[in-house]
Amino acid sequence: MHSLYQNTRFLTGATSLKGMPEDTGREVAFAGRSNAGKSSALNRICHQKSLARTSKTPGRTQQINFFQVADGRYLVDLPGYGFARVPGGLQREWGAFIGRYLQHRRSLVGLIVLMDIRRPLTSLDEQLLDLCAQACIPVHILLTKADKLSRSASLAALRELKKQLQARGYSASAQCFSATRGTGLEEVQELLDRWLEAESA
Ligand SMILES: Nc1nc2c(ncn2[C@@H]2O[C@H](COP(=O)(O)OP(=O)(O)OP(=O)(O)O)[C@@H](O)[C@H]2O)c(=O)[nH]1
Ligand SMILES: [Mg+2]
Repeated sequence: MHSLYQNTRFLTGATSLKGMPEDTGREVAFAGRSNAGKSSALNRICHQKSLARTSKTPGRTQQINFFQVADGRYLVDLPGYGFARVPGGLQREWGAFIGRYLQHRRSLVGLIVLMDIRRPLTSLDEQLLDLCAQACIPVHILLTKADKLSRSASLAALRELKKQLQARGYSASAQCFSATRGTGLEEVQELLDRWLEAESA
């Protein structure tokens, strides 16, 4: 049993860089399109039902929520992108904010980017990957809601994503994930252990 994340607790919510907790320790942030399953993934990883609020209404997570895994170890739930009416480009504010966060947050050791397995690597996702590359932040992609596809279709989607990442010069790693079934849970937890330099209990 991988219990390191079980005691994770909500620390604070911020709406700006200034409102964030002190920039010390190590943190991993979860980003992705609105409704991609960021909050659900966090809850599953932490073995808690309602640590992060999930919703059928896109755009539920409006603030940057910090969760403390252990002393100086944090997981961060970022607001989703792609639900506002603003056409083209990352919504300007979100893009400007995330750009600053990626560039300046010293505690940030890696980004988990979530994409619905049925609709991966949209142009907004690519803009996020570009920002991460510019800021030299490592990226791991979760193809979420893998329970919506058969196992073979999921693996085919993962292969196709990896091919596209390589063709476009992105160095991100990727895996399938399902918050409902727990598919891929250990794989992402092991990666988080490494990024956070945390010891599993
Ligand atoms: N079938 C299935 N549904 C999922 C999974 N993960 C999330 N969902 C559903 O997808 C919807 C959105 O999930 P959230 O976790 O709230 O998504 P989010 O990315 O945090 O959304 P925002 O906070 O609005 O950006 C909810 O209805 C979830 O129940 C999954 O692994 N499988
Ligand atoms: Mg959310």
